[in-house]
Amino acid sequence: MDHVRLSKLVAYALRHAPQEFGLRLDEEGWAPVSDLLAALHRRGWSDLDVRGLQEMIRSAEKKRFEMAGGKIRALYGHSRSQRVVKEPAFPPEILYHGTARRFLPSIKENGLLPGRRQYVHLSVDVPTALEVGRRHDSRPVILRVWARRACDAGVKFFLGNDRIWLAEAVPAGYLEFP
Ligand code: HQG
Repeated sequence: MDHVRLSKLVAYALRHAPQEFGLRLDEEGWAPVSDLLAALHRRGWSDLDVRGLQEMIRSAEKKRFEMAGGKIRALYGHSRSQRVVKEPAFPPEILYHGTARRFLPSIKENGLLPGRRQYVHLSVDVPTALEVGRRHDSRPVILRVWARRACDAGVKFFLGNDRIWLAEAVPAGYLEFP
């Protein structure tokens, strides 16, 4: 089974276009596994079952999805339109954000903005931030984010997975540029 291809399709369904897959996400982003499987069967994944989905989630290098009680959801990455409600959490003092050199002037001026996603994505360490940043630039820039201070000032933070935090827009005053 091509786990990467399946993961991309499931991410697309659960983060960006549930309606295209006949899915209704609840307010925390959960969809019934049976509905997702039915949609995937219609798209050519006819042999896929719950175990196959579990295997795809488990074998991935990043923890993108979780399954519980017959439901599945994406942990982060959602587009703006399908707002998912998350429980605010208390972040560590410092988080990191890997980005492209070309975005720096705008980030310096406007801070970190969610763009087409619902939240800004922050990393717990530099290696993770580098990996995220390399998706945009071969020589990414790592920003230090004074997360605890921003949180104290009212910016809301949320848990993504073990390496990724989510946040509302982070003003430039809480960012440290190299
Ligand atoms: C940048 C992947 C200009 C921001 C990753 C980033 C992550 C600004 C880009 C997850 C800006 C958005 C998310 C501003 C922010 N002006 N540019 N004011 N504020 N930006 O892909 O954080 O593999 O939407 O720096 O690993 O790169 O899909 O977000 O470069 O965890 O599971 O706008 O997606 O995970 O890019 O990545 P993205 P991201 P998956």
